[in-house]
Amino acid sequence: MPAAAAFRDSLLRHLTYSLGKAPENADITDWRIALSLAVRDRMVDPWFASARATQEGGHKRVYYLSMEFLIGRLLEDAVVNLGLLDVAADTMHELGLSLSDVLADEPDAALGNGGLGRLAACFLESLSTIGCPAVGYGIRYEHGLFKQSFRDGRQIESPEDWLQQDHAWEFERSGVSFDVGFGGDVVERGGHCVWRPDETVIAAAYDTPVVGWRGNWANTLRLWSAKPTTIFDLARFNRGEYAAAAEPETLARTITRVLYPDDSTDEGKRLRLKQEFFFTAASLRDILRRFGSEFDDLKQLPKKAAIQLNDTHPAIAGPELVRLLHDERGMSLDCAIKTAQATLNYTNHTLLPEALERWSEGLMRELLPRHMALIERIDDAHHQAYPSRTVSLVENGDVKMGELAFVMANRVNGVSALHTDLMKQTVFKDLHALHPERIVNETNGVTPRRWVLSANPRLSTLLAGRIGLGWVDDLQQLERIEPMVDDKAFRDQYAAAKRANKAGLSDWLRDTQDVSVDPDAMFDVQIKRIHEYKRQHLNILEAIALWQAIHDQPNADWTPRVKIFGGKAAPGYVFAKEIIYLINSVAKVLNSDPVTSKFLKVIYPPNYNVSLAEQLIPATDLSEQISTAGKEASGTGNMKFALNGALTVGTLDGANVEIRDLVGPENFFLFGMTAQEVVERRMIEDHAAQAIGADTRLARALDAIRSGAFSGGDRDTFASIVDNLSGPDYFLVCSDFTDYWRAQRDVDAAFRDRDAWMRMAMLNTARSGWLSSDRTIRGYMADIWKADAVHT
Ligand code: GPU
Repeated sequence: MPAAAAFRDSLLRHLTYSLGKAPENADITDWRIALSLAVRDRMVDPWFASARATQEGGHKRVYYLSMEFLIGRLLEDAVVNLGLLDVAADTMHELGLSLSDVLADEPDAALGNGGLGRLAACFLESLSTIGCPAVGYGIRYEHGLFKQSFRDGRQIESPEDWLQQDHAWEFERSGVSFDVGFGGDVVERGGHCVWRPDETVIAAAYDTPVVGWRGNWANTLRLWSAKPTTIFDLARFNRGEYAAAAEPETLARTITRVLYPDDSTDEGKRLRLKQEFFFTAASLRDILRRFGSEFDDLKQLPKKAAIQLNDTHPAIAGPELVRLLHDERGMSLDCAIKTAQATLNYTNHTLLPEALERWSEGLMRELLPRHMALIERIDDAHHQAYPSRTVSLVENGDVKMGELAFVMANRVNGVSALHTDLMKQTVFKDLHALHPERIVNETNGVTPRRWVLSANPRLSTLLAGRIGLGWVDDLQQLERIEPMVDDKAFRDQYAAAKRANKAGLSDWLRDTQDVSVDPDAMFDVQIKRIHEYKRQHLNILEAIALWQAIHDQPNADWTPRVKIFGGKAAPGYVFAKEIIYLINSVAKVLNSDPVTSKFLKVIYPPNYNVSLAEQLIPATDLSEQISTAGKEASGTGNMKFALNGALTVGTLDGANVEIRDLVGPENFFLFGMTAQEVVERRMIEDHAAQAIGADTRLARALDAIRSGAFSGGDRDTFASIVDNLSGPDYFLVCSDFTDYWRAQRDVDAAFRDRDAWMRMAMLNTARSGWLSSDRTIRGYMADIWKADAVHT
């Protein structure tokens, strides 16, 4: 049978025999699931082959432990990597459906908040593309990140329900489960400690294969779901106490019920600690089981397993691995600590103090009594080996998880050059002095398969015509288009691809957001979680000042701009929610202003997620990366934009620094204070007042907000924002405003020379190949994991 016919046959079989649907009764979701199953079938052989090659060769495996995997939709990734795009499109067409409609029917799996979770997803795909044996371990949240809507401009949250429809990608592994305990006490038996938990839940495994480019290799994403050890209380049920009878089940399942919606803030919630221990403990048991099935001597664990802790969320892995090795397998405490240290590594993703996890000793002792005792032993051992007055794992009654992760790690890494330097100078200064070899840098990256090839088919086709497809897994090859930037025909084609992406976005905005925008206007985009340090309020202040300037000179030759915002605020983050309300309120006034709206519009589509990012980024001219210097650990959206030919207006923060070095300072709009200047500026007590006094545009923009221009005349509505900005202004919005305005006017001027702009955009694409997550993963493999790619 020809390949296309075989694929169609497989799809129809799945529709009929897996879903039990007749073609005439199938809706788009049925077709989508049948297609996913047919595609999934093609992943299984490479998946098995990868597992066999790893086992037979006795190769080292990488274990990536992460509370979040922001995977988004999976069907297109799988289709593209397996080389099935044309076959799938033709098949769907023959069946009277469009592949793009079917792809769009897939729920966007949001098992993560933002950059940290998306990074984990890009890493899994790169690990498979490279052929590095790996397992991603996380939580199978029943509900991912909440859905965002706006009511009268304010954020409303509602539960997300990605599992409502069948999740076609996973295999439930009923044979793989572990008991995970909480609470109870510790007793001594025969000279060693035994933890006797008083609560136990079952961690049940669900596997999703993750296939790499060209389908040569597939790794596993193993997510744990919590199940009760007893289904229900029959005695109570028989007494008619139905709700009470179901209680054990409800309590157990609560652990994996929902993703905590806080990005870069530590809420210190008891259930969160249970989630962290739950998935970490199950993963470690699974890792030791797999090791034990292949090798005998546990001291060899570091040779065969490298465990990466994605931030401190799984940092309890330190004491838990020591407990498993020492208490349960009889290794000496000293050896257990050393073995764990040689196996574990820790990635830090933020220096923000409010995000550094601390758990109270009381809570730890209650939920994890043996671990608390082991943390004290680890602390003592560290003190013995490295006498220091300043380093301690417990402080003011809290266990500091960053310090614990550091002490238990072989390598500790930051996620951009600047961030890694700041780690050494600030949060981990003392530990760095004791362990000067431990901290390394691994600048983040993004997968080009999703973020260029799939998200931007027009650009990809253009690149393929000129340099083939080698860039897809060797992104440095984008350099080969650099000599073509002065080729007029190529530049026009590049410009046409961008224009078509913008036209597509304009249509979508018209259809879904009820606004009309000119595709020739500059598309200026800021998409990320809403946070004061990311400074969406700096962006909206500039919009207000621009609106006022246009009013002053309505006949001047303004460069038309569409400012697009996207992002969610943590439900408990009141100030971030005020910023959302301000943006929406400003949008309402500006978009209906007959004088200015042809030059300036503000649009904020709700419920920003991975799929919306895939749509917005290829249609962007200007990427807003405007965090207060020193606060954004890396950023990864910034990389996606640069690759897709958006120019950046940005500060010297996180990976912006490296992006600017790569693309060249003349192709990047820099503004603002450096991290060092930020620290100095904060020492000036009235820095905000000084900045406002020195810039009438800034003063006028703040006055407009204060006087009620965006709140129907009410002066109180946005008082919290104005008071903050004119008072403490910790994130230095006012102090950076003047230079931001200057940079934005430079952007305006540059955009008017379309040819020169496109040249700069093309240079951004040509020079951004280093930003591939394949490069990042190769760095981890060489510097941290000492793991090799395996070829099947
Ligand atoms: N980040 Br901590 C998150 O997305 N969530 C978190 O809880 C923490 C960090 C981000 C950083 O803010 C961002 O700068 C970085 O690019 C990303 O992690 C991946 O390293």
